[in-house]
Amino acid sequence: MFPSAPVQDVALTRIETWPTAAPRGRPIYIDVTVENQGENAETFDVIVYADQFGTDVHFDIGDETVSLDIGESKLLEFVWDTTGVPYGTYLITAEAILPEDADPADNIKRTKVGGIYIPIRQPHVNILDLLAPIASAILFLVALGTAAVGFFKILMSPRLRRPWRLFSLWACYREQPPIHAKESKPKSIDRSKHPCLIE
Ligand SMILES: [Ca+2]
Repeated sequence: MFPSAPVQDVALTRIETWPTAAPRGRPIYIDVTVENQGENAETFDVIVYADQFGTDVHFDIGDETVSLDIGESKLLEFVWDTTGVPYGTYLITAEAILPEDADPADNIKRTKVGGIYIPIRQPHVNILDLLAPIASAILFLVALGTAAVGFFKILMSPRLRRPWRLFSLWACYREQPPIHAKESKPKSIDRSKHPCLIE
């Protein structure tokens, strides 16, 4: 009876990306753990690639040849440079290439990268650049307030002619009681002191 050949079986036991979503141009780090679960020391390739969901956009991220003794495991580190990568969600796949593998189902492991999105750049704000618009806004508000107070004073002035005089009379009643010409001697009335005089 011939002795049976040793079982060949390698496996990917873990795949993890960091970050799980990134602005385009930022590298995405991919950790893959491989393990030799067979009865033979193995040397094989591990490849990692990315596929965009819903399209045929494909990127080869990297490949590495790894040698493992029986029962040995190893952490492999890959980096995906996302410069120029189209925006979208991607599926990251790691695959151990061992055609003789007795259990090929565990030779592939996948994870989703939530998205490659438009980088958000923090606006560069120079406080000195803000001083001029802030000063202009303050001056504008002061001028507007001064004009409003002046206009209000004009409307409240008892010396206004018709038709605005009604407004001024209202102001006069608040300040002093009106003097009627019939109640006083016309010549004795100083109109400059009694602008609210009703004829
Ligand atoms: Ca396997």
